[in-house]
Amino acid sequence: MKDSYARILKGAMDADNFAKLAAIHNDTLHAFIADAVELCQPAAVDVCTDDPADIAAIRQGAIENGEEAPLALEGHTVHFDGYPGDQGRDKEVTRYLVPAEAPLSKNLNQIEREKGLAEVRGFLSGAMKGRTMLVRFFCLGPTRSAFAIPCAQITDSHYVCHSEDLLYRVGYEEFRRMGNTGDFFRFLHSSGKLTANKVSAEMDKKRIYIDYTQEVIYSVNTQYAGNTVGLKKLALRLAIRKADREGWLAEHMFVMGIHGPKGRVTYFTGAFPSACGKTSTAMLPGETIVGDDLAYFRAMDGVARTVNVEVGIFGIISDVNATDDPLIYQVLAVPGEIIFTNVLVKDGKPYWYGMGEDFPPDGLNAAGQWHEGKIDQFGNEIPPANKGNARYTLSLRALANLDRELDNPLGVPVGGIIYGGRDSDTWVPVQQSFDWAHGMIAYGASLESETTAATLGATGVRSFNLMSNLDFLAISLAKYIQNNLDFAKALTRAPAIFAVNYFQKGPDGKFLTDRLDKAVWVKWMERRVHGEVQAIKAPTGWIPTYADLVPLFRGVLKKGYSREAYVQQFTIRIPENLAKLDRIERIYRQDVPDTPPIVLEVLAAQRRRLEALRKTKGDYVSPLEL
Ligand code: SPV
Ligand code: MN
Repeated sequence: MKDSYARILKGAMDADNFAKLAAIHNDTLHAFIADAVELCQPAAVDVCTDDPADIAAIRQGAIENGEEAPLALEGHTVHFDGYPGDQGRDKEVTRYLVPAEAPLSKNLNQIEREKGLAEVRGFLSGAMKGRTMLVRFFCLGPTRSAFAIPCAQITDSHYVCHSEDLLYRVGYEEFRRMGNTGDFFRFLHSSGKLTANKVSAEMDKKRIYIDYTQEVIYSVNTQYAGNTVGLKKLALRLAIRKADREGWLAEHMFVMGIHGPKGRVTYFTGAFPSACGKTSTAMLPGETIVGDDLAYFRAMDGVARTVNVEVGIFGIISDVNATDDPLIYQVLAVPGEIIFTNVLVKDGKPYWYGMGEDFPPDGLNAAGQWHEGKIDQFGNEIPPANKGNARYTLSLRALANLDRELDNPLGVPVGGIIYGGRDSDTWVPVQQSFDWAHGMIAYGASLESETTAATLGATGVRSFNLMSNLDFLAISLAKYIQNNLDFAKALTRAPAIFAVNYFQKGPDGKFLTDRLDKAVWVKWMERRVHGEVQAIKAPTGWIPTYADLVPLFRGVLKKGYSREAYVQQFTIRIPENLAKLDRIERIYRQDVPDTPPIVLEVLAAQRRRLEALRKTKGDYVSPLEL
């Protein structure tokens, strides 16, 4: 270790902790920690290795310092984030630090680097006085793999670390192997001043600033995991830039094994904006989960291969119940290491919306002691739990349906890619694109969803979210789309691309499909990849035949499937599809400089197909008439 760093680090921690840092031979790492120590001025520094004893101490620390409280079931804890100001990802104060001479594309939230650094470092200055600084090492993707990205996290939050222990692979040994070479990501977080309830107090000073020139991210005055757990959505932004430089893809996608006939497993990835059924799909009974949130893709010997960046789930708990999400519910109902966040707690039991039980009349929640009708400081009634963004954090290793390829350093081959939105009136429940470019553009780059509570701001508004990755783009939209289009060039056989929509409604406003019907759609997609089911050519893509769906409904869900249901669900709604094209084309024409011309061409071709069909068959065309 260089003398200048050794002097600072030795002075800030005991000999044991110093030895753990000295055993990693990396100047950039030492410089990062020394700088953080000088800036944040912690009372002590704890360096954690991959040793289970170090990890257990973190778990214990979160309870001792009050960031988590034990619940009745063994291993369960609850954590609260500040109410109402810290209940979701905060896009407003998440900014890229850009060098004055090289601004980013104008739709990215950015601030001049020197100015932003001064601001966020100002808030971090002395932020850990009287507290322990935790230094952690993790790895994005499997260790000893071409996909792997080592990460160093510094934080004063045991909750953040505990979450990371559940969500990521340990990385201390990876750092030791790496030595002084190689790229890695760095995250510096402080919860800032805390209230008596141990939640961040100074919401006006919340900042999440991304210094991509150094691959360092600063986060302060927040605890919500989407803003603080460096390896999750903060790292995704750096990964998108790294993937852009190196020719791979960093996606906001689940990875799952869909089980076909005769023991065949076909791997699928899926991009769904928050609260659109992503985790529910990855956790479907009968299938196996590799991951539910983040995937890296690489072309290897002509094959698209993918890994789960994570090893845990930070999932939305609302509407998780024994009927709709049996596998998740089962795990949540038994002892095991789980952090519940922003639920209501009464007598050591967590309650959430849509769990299938009534809320008790009082209890503890993110706003403190709660009772029915309680009003917050702004005069608004406080809900018992966060409606759309109360969550659970657990390790995938606790799941019986975990896929055995989770840690394969080569990842899994991708058979299909699914794009799913929350759309009441436009898309059919499942369809397959005509080819890679059509799927990437008419499905992925046209993805829309009604907004939900996973981000702060209004809910229920239809918003554009290409590949469900819009919030994390750290390069221009045009470049990102081009990278997705180009990815297939290195493949001998590109994965099939599908679109799903679980939220289609009929004229009476009721959902047209049941929550578990997705179990059938995935089986259909798996068979399509292998050419084992037919499809009908609609203007928007290939749709299933009635004859193929009937046995799938019977086999998978043990239920009948009427011709009327099929016709209702798979009727092509031409006016709504055209209106969607209007919205999407407007975005690409007006808001995206340098849109690749093929984007508008593919959308125009889809419009022509829809209009041609309308001329002969009218506005709403039954699949039986195609
Ligand atoms: C999402 O909102 O997409 C999540 C949760 O996966 S967060 O950590 O907030 O990003
Ligand atoms: Mn996500």
